[in-house]
Amino acid sequence: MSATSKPQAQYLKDYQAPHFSIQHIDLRFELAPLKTVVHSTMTINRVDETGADLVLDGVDLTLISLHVDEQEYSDYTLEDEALIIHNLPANFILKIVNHIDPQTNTSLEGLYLSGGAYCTQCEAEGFRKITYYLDRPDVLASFDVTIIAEQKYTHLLSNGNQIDAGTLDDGRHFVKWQDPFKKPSYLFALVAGDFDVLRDQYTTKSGRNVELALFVDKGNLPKTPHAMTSLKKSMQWDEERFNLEYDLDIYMIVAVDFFNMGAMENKGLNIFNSKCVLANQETATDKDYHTIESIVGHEYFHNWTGNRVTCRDWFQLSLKEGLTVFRDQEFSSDLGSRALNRIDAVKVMRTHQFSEDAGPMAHPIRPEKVIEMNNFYTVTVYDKGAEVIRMMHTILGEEKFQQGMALYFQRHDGQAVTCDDFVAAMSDASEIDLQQFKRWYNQAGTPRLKVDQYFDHVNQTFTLTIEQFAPDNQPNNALLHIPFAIELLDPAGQSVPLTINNQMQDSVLNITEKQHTFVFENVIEPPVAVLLEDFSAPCIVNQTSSTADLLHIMRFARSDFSRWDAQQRLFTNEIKAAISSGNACLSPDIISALNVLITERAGDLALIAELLKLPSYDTIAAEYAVIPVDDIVSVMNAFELHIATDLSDSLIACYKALHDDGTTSAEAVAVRALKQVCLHYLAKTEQQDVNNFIDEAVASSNMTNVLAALSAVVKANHPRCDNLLNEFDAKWRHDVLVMDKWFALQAMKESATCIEDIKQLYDHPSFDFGNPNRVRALVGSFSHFNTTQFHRADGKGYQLLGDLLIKLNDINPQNASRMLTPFMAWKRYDHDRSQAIKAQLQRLASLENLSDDLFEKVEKALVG
Ligand code: B3K
Ligand code: ZN
Repeated sequence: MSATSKPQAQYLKDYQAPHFSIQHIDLRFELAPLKTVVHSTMTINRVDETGADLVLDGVDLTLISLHVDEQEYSDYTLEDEALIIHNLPANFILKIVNHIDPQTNTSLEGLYLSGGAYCTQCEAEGFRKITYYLDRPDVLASFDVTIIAEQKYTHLLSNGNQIDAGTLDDGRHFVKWQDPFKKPSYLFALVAGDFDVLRDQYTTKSGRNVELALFVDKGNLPKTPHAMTSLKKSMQWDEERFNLEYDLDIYMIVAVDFFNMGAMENKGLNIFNSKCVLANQETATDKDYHTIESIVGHEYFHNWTGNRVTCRDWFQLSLKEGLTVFRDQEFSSDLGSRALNRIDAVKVMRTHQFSEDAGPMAHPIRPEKVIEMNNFYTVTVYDKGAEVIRMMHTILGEEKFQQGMALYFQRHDGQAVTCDDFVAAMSDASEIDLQQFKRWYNQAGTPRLKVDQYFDHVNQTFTLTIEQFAPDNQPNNALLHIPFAIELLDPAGQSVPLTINNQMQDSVLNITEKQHTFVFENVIEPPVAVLLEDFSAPCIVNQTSSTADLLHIMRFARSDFSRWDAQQRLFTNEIKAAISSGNACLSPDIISALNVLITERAGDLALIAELLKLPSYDTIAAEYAVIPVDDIVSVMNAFELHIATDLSDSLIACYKALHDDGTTSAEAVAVRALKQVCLHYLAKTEQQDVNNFIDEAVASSNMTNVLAALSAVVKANHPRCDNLLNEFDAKWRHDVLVMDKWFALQAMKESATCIEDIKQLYDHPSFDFGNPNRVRALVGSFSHFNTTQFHRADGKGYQLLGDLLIKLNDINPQNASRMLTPFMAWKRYDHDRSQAIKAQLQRLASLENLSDDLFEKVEKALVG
């Protein structure tokens, strides 16, 4: 923001259809680092009778010439971020030539240089940094793109199919691309570089051959097979589960090192952050493998949910993101463990989304007011958005949900639509009324549910009373339609059939009123109720379950997710009790339940690994209005030590009994996950065997094992920590993605010198403030996971982040804004800490050149 102008907000209620449509755009790029010439020729029509000026978006562009119907045209006004052209006819050809400067573009938005390669990022509003355009998602045009560059850029890529290529007289070469599908500007992409290529092909179920190509930096081919396999699995899964086929002759993925997020679904030419593509067993963990598969799937699934049917305006972002996250979650669950994927998704909701929804950035999944759109690619729009789709899936069932999807595509293929259009298709196809359900789209905050239970011995009935409450920060929210799934367990752990008025009931109860009472019949003995089974709605359930009930659920619930959920509740209750009593002692019943898990190892080992983990700091913090930082940390440390000490023999026996065959099979991944948890605890003990385990793990050629050992020694503050980290640095300095793991480990050291160490690491040859991966690995890990050092009483942790944000404000405002998030909850800390964070926010607020990205969040944090 400039000192004089306050950034302007946009409101959903002010949406107006564009006055012009752009039928076609022909783009010609002459690439050069400091001065790229962009020639744009657009076929434009008026679509109303208002006689309005044509207002094109443009940011950081140098206008060279403007022609209307081949005539030089001067009836325009050039503003800071707009080109306003007056007195235009009904139909015309507009030719614009402008210059841009990719080399100094460090925002990683528009056209920029990543390493030696040119690449683009246009979503949400980056196309306006390339040329003057109606840069909004409801303007759909066909694109022809010619790229001219020096020969050293061996690959010149854009959307669609290649239709021409050749060499110019001056020695440069060119390639021309044509995208047969009309698209909004945010899906435009261009890449030029010298890459290695992994090529493959896929035959769709209707027999079309699709060429697949994965472009990576030279030398990285050995790290590409997993992403390619993931792509083919995604294509097949979308055909089988959603009946959706790919529609172009070629699908390209390019991996680049400098990228603000995970990846981007540009039509036919996805651009990926290299960390979401490159993997082999030596350099990537099992978790990295899973993330890559899910992001490759996510971007592929956007081809239908996002590209073929896109958003009318950016307020509708969840139309494509919530739906596509739901689809990628289902993909991962169909291919892998449904329970583990559900656990991962719910962790994101409870740790990040609930806190966003309770804080100053709270917004509905369809926001109503936005200053900087990039600030709304949030866990709310994405993950709560996916939960909203999941609830519709729960209410409709798979068959009707798929009928709704089919109707949605039948009605809207090739259009830019709203979330209402999506819900209408679901409702019309299923004949289920979703009017009340739609409130999930415009109400922020996490609803609370109060559940009362009563068992009547005489009548053998069990009564559940469920009452819904608006979130504390959104007291005026209207009643929601909440699908509330339950299971009743008898004392032997068997599921009790649900009967009301002699009718068998579905396990999903529809809560639509303020309060509902359900009387279940033929319940012979007092049951234990599993509430909100599988997290059937993004709500907080207030319940006072006894330790015995939770242990019962943990043993017997049919849903593995709910077993884990009960275990988390058990730990949370114990931690809270220890904080209030000052006596950090875990109940013997829990210790023995953990012991049974470790010694019996019944069922999925990866699930057992999850059951053994304490909840995250954020999960516990969410339980408090004012977060008792020091107490949480000290009780959690004490509990971990207690588990490690009491169960060390079992942990050692378990570790020794587990055999890792070194493959990527689900079984091997599960073995490594369980070994990792064992080692995490054992590193806190003085057991003799631990050194051998560490030696064995760090010598492994499997990064999951290596990192398991390193993270265990870092978190245990083990005497071997520094030596092991130094050896790792020496071994991996040539590989920036592996070094990110090392930066993250450095940032998580609880040592008092951590902050000074981080400042020194800014000078490490692998570190680069301009690369979001590096910044997040080092400072993001510090602010999110190093609770004791980030929240130091002397405020130095906050100062470190504040200094970084000031620097990033100039380099990359989008990344700065993302990194700011830990400051948003400042009011939830004790007086000294909250004042210290506030002071950092005020420092930012006083910056003369504060970006819109930071302005929006800082203002919300400070002013509300
Ligand atoms: N649609 C992109 C995200 C764009 C973010 C812009 N700041 C990736 C995705 O969600 O698939
Ligand atoms: Zn997406």
